[in-house]
Amino acid sequence: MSNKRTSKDEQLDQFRVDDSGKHLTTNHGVKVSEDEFSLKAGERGPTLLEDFHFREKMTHFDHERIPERIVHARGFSAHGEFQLYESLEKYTKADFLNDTSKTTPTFVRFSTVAGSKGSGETVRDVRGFSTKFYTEEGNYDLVGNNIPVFFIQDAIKFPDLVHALKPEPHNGMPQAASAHDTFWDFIAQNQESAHMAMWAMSDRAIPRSFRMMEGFGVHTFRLVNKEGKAHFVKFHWKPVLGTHSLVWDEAQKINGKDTDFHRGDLFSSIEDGDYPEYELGIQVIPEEDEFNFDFDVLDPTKVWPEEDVPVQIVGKMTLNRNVDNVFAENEQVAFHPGNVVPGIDFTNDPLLQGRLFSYTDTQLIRLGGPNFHELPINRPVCPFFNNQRDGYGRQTINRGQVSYHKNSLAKNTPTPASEEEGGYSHYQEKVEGHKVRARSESFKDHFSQATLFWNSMSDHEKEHIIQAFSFELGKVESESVREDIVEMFSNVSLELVQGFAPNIGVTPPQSGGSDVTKASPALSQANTVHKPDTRKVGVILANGFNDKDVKKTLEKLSDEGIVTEIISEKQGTIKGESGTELKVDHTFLTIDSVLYDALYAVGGKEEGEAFKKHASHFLNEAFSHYKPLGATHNGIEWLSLNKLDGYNGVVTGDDPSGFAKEFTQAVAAHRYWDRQMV
Ligand code: HDE
Repeated sequence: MSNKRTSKDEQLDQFRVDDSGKHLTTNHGVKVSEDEFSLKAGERGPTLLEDFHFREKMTHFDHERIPERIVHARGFSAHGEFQLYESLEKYTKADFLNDTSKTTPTFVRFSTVAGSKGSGETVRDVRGFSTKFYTEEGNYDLVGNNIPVFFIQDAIKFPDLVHALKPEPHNGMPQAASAHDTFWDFIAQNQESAHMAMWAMSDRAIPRSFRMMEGFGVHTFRLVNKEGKAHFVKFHWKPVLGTHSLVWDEAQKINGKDTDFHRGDLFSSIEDGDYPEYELGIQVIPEEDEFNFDFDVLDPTKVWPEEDVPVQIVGKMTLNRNVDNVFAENEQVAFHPGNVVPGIDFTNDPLLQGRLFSYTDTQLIRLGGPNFHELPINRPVCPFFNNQRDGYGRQTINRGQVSYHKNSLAKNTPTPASEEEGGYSHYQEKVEGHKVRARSESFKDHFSQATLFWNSMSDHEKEHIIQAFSFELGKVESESVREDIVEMFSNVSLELVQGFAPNIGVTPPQSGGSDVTKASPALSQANTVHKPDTRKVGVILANGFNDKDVKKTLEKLSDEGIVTEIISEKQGTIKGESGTELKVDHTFLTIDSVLYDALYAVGGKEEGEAFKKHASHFLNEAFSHYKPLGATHNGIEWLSLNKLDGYNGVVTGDDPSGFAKEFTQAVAAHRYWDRQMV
């Protein structure tokens, strides 16, 4: 990974300001002599209107907020770079997908969908995964999600979906949750959502980290090469660390213990140099094969099973710099699936078509006018010239007399570019038809792929889906909505509805179900990559710990890429039996087992009863979330006291090297789902 500065970095430098060590001034540059007392008529008198410093400071403060995004309000961003592995010339003429010698600066924003800007981050929800590629031919935005399908097939239904999902209007509840009547009423009344609802009830909706989730462009796009030949394409991001999830009980607790869990994880990984990496994959279908599948390639509620249409890995994105200012970058960034470059084009997916309208429209209200493309984070790295002028907040000073086309006074410039000169030309798809408000028959199979998803899950993933339906529908008050959902999902799988219906007081059907038997192993997270790298382990130590062994173990774990933090009773340092001092990162009060991937329990000679109680609570909770546990020295005793020994993923040992090796393997495994049955 190169640390060279990208063209976007250099551009942003012009806007970066460091105030430290400077005199305080007004926005007009006048030095301010006093910033604590407003100008008054007498020490105990009224404030004077002429106090320009007070007026400016207060007015600016009063106007500091902009509307939050109607969806995806809660998000966090980072800068990165994209490196192409091999030229995609045969599919597309997009320069950044042709030239492997180029590094393209990127900016990524991850988000939840339903919650407000300050809501918890580990809620059950879809995650947004938006990438802006600052290419030399203009900005290309891949505005995707971590789930490859969507709830609806036509954009006109989006306001209805979001109204049903958001807090109910009569009481403003619940925040950032789909577990309520209106959402499930919408699902039951809009059966095209069956497939996506399965994903939303699966572990995909509670990712462990933004660094450990996939990204999908969802829609079918087109790649167009120099010869004008087009291929249908779906875009994928594959996290190098694998795709991993939390468990539901843990996710809910994290929301209370650390509302910023996901952004904190992303931020500190980048600060620590553990740069998140995602490989870009494409699935390609030649235009002539458009009708050779048992689904419509334009239907956004369908995946292209990876076993049928393999994902070709074509490049890698590395996120290597945190934002300098969350408002200026994360809040002001404006994504738009319509931001494409020559060689990438749209299809007639009716969901995509509607998005092409919505994103500019929403920025106009959110960012206050048509000049949001001039905000530093949104500017392309290539120059831009046209006859658009004026509007709120205009920054460009366009010189000259002429701002219209065609003209003779400026020799008809700026001039449209021909295709050879890099001008964008739309793919000349032949289209004909009657003007109708209708949906194609080929979009009407709503259940086969929902069943495909169910069939592809491992046993523990199926159990999680049953529990998720039980939880969500358990929060639904309307009996008829619960019954409708059971009826709807009996089209997906009898095993599924028979699993959750009794938990929500509905009698499940005994017959019916689906006859789809196909599975797609790529859909199961059981088949993902497992690595110890960047996993966070809490190390429970007390004064008088065996420092020789612990030091060796911690070194070995660090060599494997594991991040350790010391947990004890009090802040400050703790001393080992041979005098080594270690800094305490957290106390039992300031941290919680749910914030770690695994725990390593050691203890020490000076541990008291309270210490043992806290340590036991941590271990029991981590165990109940199926996490790996390691124990040496006194820690071994705590395991047996709590009857936690002897299970898979519970590692003990006397020899630091042997223990570290075995514990690393356990940490890499992520969770021990066989405990689910205990
Ligand atoms: Fe969005 N979506 N969306 N969406 N979407 C927005 O644009 C919309 C859809 C996605 O981090 C909004 O700037 C419509 C699918 C992400 O800033 C808005 C429809 C996918 C983000 C909007 C969809 C997405 C948004 C709100 C149905 C996955 C966050 C704020 C046709 C492929 C971008 C904004 C960021 C944001 C409209 C469906 C992804 C209102 C009308 C499908 C990741 O314009």
